[in-house]
Order: sequence, then C-alpha cells, then structure tokens
Amino acid sequence: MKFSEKLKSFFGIKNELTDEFFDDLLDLLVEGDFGVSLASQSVEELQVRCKKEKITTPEKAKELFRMILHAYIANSVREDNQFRDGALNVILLLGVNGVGKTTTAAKLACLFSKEAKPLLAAGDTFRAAAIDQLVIHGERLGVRVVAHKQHGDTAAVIYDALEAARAGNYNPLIADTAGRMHTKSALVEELKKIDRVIERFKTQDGSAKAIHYLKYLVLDATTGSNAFVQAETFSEAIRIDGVVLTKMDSSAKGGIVFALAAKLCLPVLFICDGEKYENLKDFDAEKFIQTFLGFE
Ligand SMILES: Nc1nc2c(ncn2[C@@H]2O[C@H](COP(=O)(O)OP(=O)(O)OP(=O)(O)O)[C@@H](O)[C@H]2O)c(=O)[nH]1
Ligand SMILES: [Mg+2]
Repeated sequence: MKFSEKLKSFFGIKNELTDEFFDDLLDLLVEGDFGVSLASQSVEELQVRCKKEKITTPEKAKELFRMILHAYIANSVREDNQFRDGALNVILLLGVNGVGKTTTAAKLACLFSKEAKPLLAAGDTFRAAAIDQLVIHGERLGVRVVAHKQHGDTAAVIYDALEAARAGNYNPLIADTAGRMHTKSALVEELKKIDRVIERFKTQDGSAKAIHYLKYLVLDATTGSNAFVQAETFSEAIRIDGVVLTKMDSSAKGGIVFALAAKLCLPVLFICDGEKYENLKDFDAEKFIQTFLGFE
C-alpha cells in the first residue's frame, strides 16, 4: 500500500495539532477511500477526543486514531459468519463483473484444501469460458468442480453440488456466480431460487441444522468509492455475511475497509494481494491498521 507512506509522512512531518492538521488529514482520508462521510466523522471524533484527552502531538493523535479505526472494525465483527463445525458450509461468491470472484473461488479452495476437502460449483453459467476457467483451476488444484453446460440454472448447479458434497463428504462448498451487474430485483429473485434449493435440500437431507449458508461479496479494492457503492447496493438487497477484498496488491489505498465496517457494518474476511492461489489471506485487523497508518 503506497498510500500508507503518505499517512506515515503526514503524521511524521506535522508537529502541531492545528485546524490545518485536521483539514489536511480529512483530505488525505478522502484520497485514501474513506469516503467523505466517514473521513469527516472520524476526523471530528479524533479532534474531539484529542481535546478531551489533552493530546497535543501528532504522534499521540496517530495512536488515538489507530484506536478509533480499531473500534470501527470491531463493531462489524460477527460470530455467525464463521464456519460451523459439523455443518456443510456453503459459500456463495457474489459481485459485479471482473472483481475477482472466480479467482477467489479457486484461492479459497486452495486455502481450505490444506485442512479440508472443498468442492467448487461453477455457478456462473452465463459464459462457457467462465465454466472452463473454474474447471481448469480445479484441475490445477486437485479440487473437484461440479459444472453444468452454459446457460444452465445456477440454482440447479448448486443443488447438484450439495448432493455431491453430501455423497463425497466434501466441505466447504464454494460456488462461483455470474458477474453481470445485477439490478436489485433480479439479484433477489436469483438468490431466492438458490435459497429455495438449499431449503429443499435440507428437507430431503433431513438435517436442518446441517447446512450453513454464507454469502460473500467480492470487491475490487482499486475501485475505491465504486466498490463502496456496490457494497451498499448489494447489502440493501440481501444479507451479506462478509467481504473478500481483492487487488490489494496494486494501487489500492485500503480506506474502503473502514468505510465498509463503519457505514455498512460489513466485515472484511479475506484480502487478496495478487493473482496466485497463495495471495489470499485471512483479514487481520490489527496488522491491516498498522500497515494503513504506516506504523511499520
Ligand atoms: N492483481 C490482482 N489481480 C487479481 C486479483 N484477484 C483477481 N485478479 C485478476 O482480476 C481479473 C478478473 O478476475 P476473475 O476472477 O475472472 O473475476 P470475476 O469476478 O470472476 O469476473 P467475471 O466472471 O467476468 O465477472 C483476472 O485477471 C484475475 O487474475 C488480485 O487480488 N490481485
Ligand atoms: Mg468469474
């Protein structure tokens, strides 16, 4: 993150907490993808708390800012989006075109294959190339992929994948989806169909508790405020359990993580910082904040 260099030198160069200091910090945070609303809110909070706690140096203000950022992330943490022991965990990857859904499906399969037996479902039936793309990843990784022909029904692919997962003891099931820009109602209808399929499967399976269904939203971190708008649109339409933030290796600035947490109560669960399978990591809030503020 090159942007963190800017924040680091900002806190290093300034030596007084003047109005100009807070104005400049606000501009920097807007540049760093906080969004105007959260940038103003967090700077105001910092300003008020510096006064109250009699903090007068940028160094101490930076430490306080670290705590403010930490609180935003802590507020978005949830228990119910973790994998459930004893259940078949089903992850549906959602997001607009080109954000990295298919690559993320493969990366997650690679990560989980170290300790479990994941199964991939080629739920993007829109383009033939999308199915092939996932099948190739599966071959490379030695992970089974359930796929239908092009133009098939995503919900039907998922139903077959659920059966395959039960029969072969696969877990988790990771489903890719098509990345066209959904209108809200189309998205909701499509997901309702998948919900119905999962419910039907639960009934047939006779073990209602045994499926834990999670929807992850994939966002491209380099698109900044655009990614935030996507998150807003998706979470207005459906319940999102967590975010996978991709392309953190390039020009991404990272402030989106705080905007998602503070404004939409959406936790980032994984970060991708490259195209290779191993470039997906669990999101570590403490480490992320340290890097973002240029502590290291
Ligand atoms: N640098 C970088 N590139 C990435 C990352 N994740 C995905 N990509 C690249 O982004 C491009 C799109 O990735 P896909 O996984 O095909 O994205 P998608 O969301 O499935 O796209 P559609 O199926 O077309 O909607 C590919 O060239 C990936 O290699 C990342 O973390 N870093
Ligand atoms: Mg794809």
